[in-house]
Amino acid sequence: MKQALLARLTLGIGVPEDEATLRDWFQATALTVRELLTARWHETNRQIRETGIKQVSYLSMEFLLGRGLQNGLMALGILDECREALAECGVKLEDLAELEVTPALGNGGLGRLAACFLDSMASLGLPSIGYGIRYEFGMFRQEVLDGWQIERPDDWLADSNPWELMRPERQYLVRFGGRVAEEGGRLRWVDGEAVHAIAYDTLVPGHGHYAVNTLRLWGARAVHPMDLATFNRGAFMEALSPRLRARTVVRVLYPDDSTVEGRELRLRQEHFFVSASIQDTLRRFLDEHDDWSLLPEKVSIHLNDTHPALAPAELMRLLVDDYELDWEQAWALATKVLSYTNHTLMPEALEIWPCDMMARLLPRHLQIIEEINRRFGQELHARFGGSRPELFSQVAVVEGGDHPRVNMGRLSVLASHKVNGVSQLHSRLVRERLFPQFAELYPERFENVTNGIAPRLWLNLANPSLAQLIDETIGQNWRRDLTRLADLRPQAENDEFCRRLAAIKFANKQRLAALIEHRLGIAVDPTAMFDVQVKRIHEYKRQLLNLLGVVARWNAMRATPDQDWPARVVIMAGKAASAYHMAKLIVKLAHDIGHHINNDPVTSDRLKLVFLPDYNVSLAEYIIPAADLSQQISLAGTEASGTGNMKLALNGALTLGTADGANVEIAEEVGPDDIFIFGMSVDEVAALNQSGTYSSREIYRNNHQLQEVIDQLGAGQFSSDPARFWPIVDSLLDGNDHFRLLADFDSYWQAQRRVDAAWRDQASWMRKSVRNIAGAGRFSSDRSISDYASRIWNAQYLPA
Ligand code: 26Q
Repeated sequence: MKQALLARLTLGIGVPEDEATLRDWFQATALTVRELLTARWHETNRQIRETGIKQVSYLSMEFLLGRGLQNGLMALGILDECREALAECGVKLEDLAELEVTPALGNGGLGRLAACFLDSMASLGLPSIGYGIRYEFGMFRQEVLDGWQIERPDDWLADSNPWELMRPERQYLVRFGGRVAEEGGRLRWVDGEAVHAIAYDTLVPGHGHYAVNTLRLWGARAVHPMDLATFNRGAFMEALSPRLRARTVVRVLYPDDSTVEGRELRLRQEHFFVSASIQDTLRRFLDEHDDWSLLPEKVSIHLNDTHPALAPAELMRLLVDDYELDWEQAWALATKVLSYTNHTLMPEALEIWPCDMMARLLPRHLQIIEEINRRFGQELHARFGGSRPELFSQVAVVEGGDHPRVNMGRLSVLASHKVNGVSQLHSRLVRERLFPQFAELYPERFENVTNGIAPRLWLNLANPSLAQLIDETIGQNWRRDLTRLADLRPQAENDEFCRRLAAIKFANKQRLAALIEHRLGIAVDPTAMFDVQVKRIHEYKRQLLNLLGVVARWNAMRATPDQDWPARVVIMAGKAASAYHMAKLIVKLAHDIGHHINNDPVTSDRLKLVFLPDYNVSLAEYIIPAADLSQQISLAGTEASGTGNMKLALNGALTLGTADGANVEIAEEVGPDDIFIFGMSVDEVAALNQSGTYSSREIYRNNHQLQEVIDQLGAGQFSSDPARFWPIVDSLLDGNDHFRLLADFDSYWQAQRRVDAAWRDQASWMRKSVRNIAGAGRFSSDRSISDYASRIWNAQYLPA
């Protein structure tokens, strides 16, 4: 190992050992890992070709990977060996690992789920290619200035990326605009402007399996990179503009925001990566086969939400226009190959594109979608005659009216043979609320696949001491089958085990406390309860409910300082979309409250509120193993699943949550005594909304504790500008509190008091913690992927 590292350092990086910086050592180590993985990668690809086994194309606008060095070393089984070899050269592996930029090509849960799925597909030996965009700027870096979020560009490629391999031979032409022409009785898309999509491959190593899969991200290159005549007459910038223009399509990841600006660029991005990915998928198929009827046996194309929902249209265009299949045959193939996962019910996140924009940018796709829609109308007419006059308008892919629009969710359902939600509850709501008519028309199409997380990252890498304790207690089989964690359950009654678990948690908390001190200059007590809410800032996730609770607690502590208030550190982290003003104001509120109460001599030894800036995968790896309490407090019916809830439970945190998303299934696994569930159920929320009687003001008038807190916000008690938080107060009282914080507040407060009481008995708390870890086995992304493989893709595995 040492020889290999030194050779890469001197020959690959080009520096002699005695001049090498830490960065050089990182590059050399990464190069070593990459070479070792490449050998496995070629072997995997050879096997896929020779066995003719099905390969899954997983289309996702986001892949939130996190760092690759330790992950690669762990997959290769040489983590310790490499650590020792580096130590002999006077280098600490952990210092190197910290130098790697954290790729952040995703917003949050959906992107991280895609990354966990890649890990699981490789670890199970399921052949797959992840397809996405090689954004030149990923998720913005969040800085906090005077309590306000500032967005800074994430120039993650500034330093070379050791994990990607450019594949100039995998290049496709992607067209925009133009017109539809008729050539020899067939329609063809011509003219407009075109760019080349060029593949950059990242290796995805399996753990406990030799397979190495591919993540193929598309970069953009101009077809004619520069105009030499223009350059020669001195217009240097103008001469290069085709190059810059071509690259705008991959320039930046869209934050999940609801503004209209940039909408067209988003559609361009979706088309760009879908077109390249479908062309590549068909090219790979044709390299091995010449019979289209084999396509469904050899290929699955999965849509991660509707962001790649142009795929059915692009697939039909290629099959019908370019490969000259007839429509019926092409459509039969498309529907057998495609499947779709829905990740949200929130109306503002459902993608609907104006037909006029689509006509301008993608005229042939619009035609194809209209034809799909027309034939669907015919099918319904054949099935129901005139007996369901309202039906077609409820399911039409092209929504009529003055400004016709394409509904991408409906297109995805219609073109897929399977549609799934991401938790049992969410899948029920997808059927009952989002697509009720489709569920009636095609009941066999609807599935649930509950989300999961990659245990390699979220346990082995993030919490190695816990992984080791588990190894020593129940052996190593849980690494292949996470449900074996259930064998830990009896250890709740084993004092020695609980003591060791408590010591590991304490060490993780000390490490996080040091990070908080280092980054924020705030000293927190690692013996206090670490109460964590980490996720994108969004009103439906109700970070504001957490903040109202903190202020209420602070008020109560000041009113009765001699009462036995357990010490707590409330830790929040998360980014707010740049155009989402309310979310950014909530970030500011967290800072203003923290600033105010952290310095209160009456309470500051027992209550702290800290906001850690720039939440990303790497920061999550620090925070999650150090958490005692996991807040998952979305309004029931709004969080499709959540996956942070699973990561935290797996690391021994107890959940304080609503009966929403996967919280419901976590509660089933750990049992009602070891989780704190509060608030209205989905059905109660629905009943309240249907009654039309909800009045947040009435609750405010009748709950003095809540009244005091809201009045404090309104009076500017925490801020230099008394009017600063009026928009928040308004949304609660005058906007009738869209996410029903006030309706759930009392129940939340009571649940928090139950948490306090449980925490006072530390021995009992640790027993609960053990049972949370033991109950987390079902939430492995390996289980999710094997569900997809058997119920949706009908995919096989490479032999181990
Ligand atoms: C859409 C249009 C224009 C611009 C951006 C977007 C956009 C981008 C990202 C819409 C949504 C997203 C991300 C959604 C997401 O992360 N959803 C989460 O998915 C997780 C994995 O299934 C679930 O656990 C979470 O409950 C869900 O919120």
